[in-house]
Amino acid sequence: MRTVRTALTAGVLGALVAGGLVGLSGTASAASTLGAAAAERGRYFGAAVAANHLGESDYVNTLNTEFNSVTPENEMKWEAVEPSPGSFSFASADRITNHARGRGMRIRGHTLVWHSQLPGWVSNLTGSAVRSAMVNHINQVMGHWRGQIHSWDVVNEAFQDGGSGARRDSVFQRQLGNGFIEEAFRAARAADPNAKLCYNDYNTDGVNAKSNAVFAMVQDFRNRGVPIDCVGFQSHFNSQSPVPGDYQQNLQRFANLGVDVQITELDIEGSGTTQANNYSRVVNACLAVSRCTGITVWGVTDKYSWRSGGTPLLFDGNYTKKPAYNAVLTALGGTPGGGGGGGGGATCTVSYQETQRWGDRFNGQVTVRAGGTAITSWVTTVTVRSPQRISATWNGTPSWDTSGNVMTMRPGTANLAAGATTSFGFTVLTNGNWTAPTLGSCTAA
Ligand code: G2I
Repeated sequence: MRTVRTALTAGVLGALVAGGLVGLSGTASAASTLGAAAAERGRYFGAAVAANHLGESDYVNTLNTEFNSVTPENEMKWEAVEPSPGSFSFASADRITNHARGRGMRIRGHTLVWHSQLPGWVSNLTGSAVRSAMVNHINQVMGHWRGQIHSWDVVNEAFQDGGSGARRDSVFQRQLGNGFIEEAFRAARAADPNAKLCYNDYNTDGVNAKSNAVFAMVQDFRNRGVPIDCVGFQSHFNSQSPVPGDYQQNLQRFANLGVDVQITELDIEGSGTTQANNYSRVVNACLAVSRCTGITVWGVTDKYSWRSGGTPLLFDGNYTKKPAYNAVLTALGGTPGGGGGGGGGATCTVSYQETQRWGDRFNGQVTVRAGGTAITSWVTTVTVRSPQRISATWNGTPSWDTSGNVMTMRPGTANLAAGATTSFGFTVLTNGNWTAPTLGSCTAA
């Protein structure tokens, strides 16, 4: 078992924590969450999130504790954000992006141009009206979240299944021809120059006719300077569609074209050791490819999975960690059990929630959770953005840095059993800035 990380790793970790990227336990031992362990390997670990579950505390706690990237599962799709021409509704996706930003989580955008979950009005367009609608959609949707999305699935599932490697039929393909993908990527680059632009598909995870066709397209885009930065491999696996033997090799050949690769919708049906071993293979393949920048699982808990009958995720319906969870964490170099690597040291994690809002202020609540062993004290920080000011606190003893922006919070008394939680609260006077506070790491004794 690993005990103490190298100074370099500790430095990188410190920078990530200071930047609010990851919520970590406060010891110098091996990471005990998926996000923290992935961050130590220079990668993100995300989950698909549905806005309508954000009121469920176990869902939110699992999300906040374990993941450092989110993908809205349905909320950014065309039918959700532009149900009628030129009329955009971002509220439900915003619930997810605001949650993520408040926690320093990264956000994947899914998806701009797709034949499915496409409103009827788009399917009925003809000729250049399809182009106008597509470009306007890309501009408006990417513009709404400009600067906030690390990677966008610009085009999703544009190739047919089966042996032909042909394009899939869609209104875009029929009306605009093969060039529609290139047009979408060019529009996307202009709409948010900082986002990585991905092509995303399924059954392209191994070397086969479909992935060969995508490979040829990406190679052609790279040769001609069409903007593309990444390829997403959905990675929905089950007994009919197992993890391919050449998974890593396939990721690597795309990476060799000069694009990042990402595992974007991972789920693997099954249970127990078999499922765990399959998850390990996927994580190890990503870690072996330096341009594999992150992994997203397609949901937090089995009970809300699109394939819930196949129990394909890392947490069961009660949010209990499955063997697959331990396999993923171990493959990432973390230590299952939450106890750290140094002989069961005390650890804690923190999560943030806004609890109330008025015209000029909001209340925030931080939940402190003990790790795998009982703790007798903890300390964490809350940073607000000037000109915000914290005007009141409760259930803790605060102290302040000289800027007044960083509040260090300690408990009056703290005896928390392993896994138990407590919380403290505070009021933020916004002075016009509604940015959510950033949490530092939690250190326990
Ligand atoms: O099908 C799995 C995924 C394949 N790759 C693209 C992903 O976008 C896709 O996600 C799934 C969602 O996980 C499902 O939640 O996409 C499905 C639709 O193509 C989503 O299912 C739909 C249901 O079919 C609708 O009845 C429902 O109204 O979810 C909708 C929103 O809950």
